[in-house]
Amino acid sequence: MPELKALLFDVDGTLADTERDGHRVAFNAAFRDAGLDWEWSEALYGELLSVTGGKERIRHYLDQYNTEFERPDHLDEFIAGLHKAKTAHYTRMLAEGAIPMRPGVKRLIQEARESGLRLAVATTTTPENVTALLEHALEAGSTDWFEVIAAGDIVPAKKPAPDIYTWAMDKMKLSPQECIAFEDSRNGILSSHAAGLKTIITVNGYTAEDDFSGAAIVLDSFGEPDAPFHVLDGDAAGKPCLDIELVKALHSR
Ligand code: XBP
Ligand code: MG
Repeated sequence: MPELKALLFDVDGTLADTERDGHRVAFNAAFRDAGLDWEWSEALYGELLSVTGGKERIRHYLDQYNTEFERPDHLDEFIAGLHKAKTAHYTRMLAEGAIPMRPGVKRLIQEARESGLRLAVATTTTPENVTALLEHALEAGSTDWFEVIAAGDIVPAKKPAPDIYTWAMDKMKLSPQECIAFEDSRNGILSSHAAGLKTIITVNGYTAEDDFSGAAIVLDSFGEPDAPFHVLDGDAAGKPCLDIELVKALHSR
């Protein structure tokens, strides 16, 4: 196995718990603004997460859960308008500090930078959302720590397709064997595995029951030295939390 050169991070659910109290709330606010009586509950949103991408998720909702809705003539534009309003709500919420990074994320990213590892993001969410999260929840200016931010509509086929990871590695001129991915969901690991990447999983409330077959390890969080992670599947070599030494060990196994 070649030496590990780069860490490729998913965003939603992996870096921060954004879905239930972030994206979902922003979708509902955009629906209200548009005079729609749609309300995505926590439970319904868990089902809607089977489809990645906000615009794709709204369409899926209309196709499967709200077939009675009288669709406007220009449905694509209508959905794009709702989604734009949703992004404005979501980025404002992040600027207000509504969503912190998950435990251990800042520590691991700092350690990766100190070890000279290259960093990138591979996500289906909108690019503005990534910047807003990094700048407000990681550190002002931290967007520049990431060599590539592969996000949103940059590739037409979103996760579970491998395209977003492949796009990021092409930009970095790296092979999958030189990288490792961090994911939180079934669609995420399907995407990273299809791109040929070893993958470390941290689950969250919506994804704890997902099938993570083939993951390098499945954790409940990256953990901190004084607040250890729980290992759900795999071997953490006795470590209390995910550090670069463990990431490198998992990569070389
Ligand atoms: C993230 C998503 C995104 C967000 C919403 O999945 O599915 O759709 O929920 O983002 P992953 P947008 O973590 O696997 O990348 O509304 O900006 O699309
Ligand atoms: Mg995710």
